[in-house]
Amino acid sequence: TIVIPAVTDHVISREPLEIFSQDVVRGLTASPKYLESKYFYDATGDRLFQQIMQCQEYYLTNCEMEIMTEQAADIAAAITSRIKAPFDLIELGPGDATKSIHLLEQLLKTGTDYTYYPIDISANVISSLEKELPEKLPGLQLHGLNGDYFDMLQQAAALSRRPKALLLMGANIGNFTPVAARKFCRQLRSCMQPGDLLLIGFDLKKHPQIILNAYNDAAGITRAFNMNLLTRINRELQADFDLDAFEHYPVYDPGAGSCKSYLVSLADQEVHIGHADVTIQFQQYETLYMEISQKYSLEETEELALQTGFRPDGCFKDTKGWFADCVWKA
Ligand code: AVJ
Repeated sequence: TIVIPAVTDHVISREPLEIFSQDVVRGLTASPKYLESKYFYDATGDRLFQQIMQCQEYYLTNCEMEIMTEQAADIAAAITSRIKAPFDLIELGPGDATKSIHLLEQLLKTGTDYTYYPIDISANVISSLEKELPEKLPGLQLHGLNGDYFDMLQQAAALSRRPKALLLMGANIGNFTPVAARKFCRQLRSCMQPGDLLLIGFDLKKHPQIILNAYNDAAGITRAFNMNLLTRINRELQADFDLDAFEHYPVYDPGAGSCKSYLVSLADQEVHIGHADVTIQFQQYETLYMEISQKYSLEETEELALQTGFRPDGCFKDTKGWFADCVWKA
């Protein structure tokens, strides 16, 4: 791994607890109250998200896995026909790379000269990939980058002047509101050269009940995933959230395409955050907004591309038509 200190490193990595505390207090003192879903992913949150991906109701993972296994050759060809090897394949938030590995393998099989740069904020993710991927894919050229997406994209640009294909899979773009997604895509575009590619995953609009069920599984895993952030705040910030006094309440607005998860306070109550020495009042039925998972139509994905400086250039869908990995050209 090359660990390059980011410009903001002295803020982000010296006192991550302070940043967490400030973000939590900012959200809980806002009106309406909110927490940032990026904080779901502590060790327990990572494990719960793995379990969500196994849930029968959570169709997203299976759909995208089908795309990556069944259409790996077409996706590889889409890349190699649009950019010239040798190139850099940069994945933002690779997880365990179980989906992208099919593309990596296909590119190796066809003798394509490329270097794989997984970028993740979690040092754990990067070190596991560096350990496991070369065993699974002999001959893979791999360069892990541990840090913020945009800081690491700058580093990747500094390391090589090769053309780039970026991967943003797993519908991670869904955790942005449409406005924030535009800002994020413009920022991505500013890190790319004309002709570079982005392969970006979107969860598509479908029957509203199917979407709602994916965020309200019968086994209660998604409920536990949301509640775990309160547990994390209790533990790391010495707070006293009473989990039984909150109810997990996801809603899906089929007009807006937004699935939002709330925790609803079941009583008038106070929560003390020891670390910040702040007391938060909740009224009965007051909402705490936890997460957005935005759904798109294919037309909306194309609009997003055009609004942010990309040219939409084809899509790979699963057989149900529930998920799309789209090719955008910078
Ligand atoms: C990781 C953002 C794709 O929004 O579907 C799953 C996270 N939250 N269940 C999503 C999540 C609740 C997931 N993404």
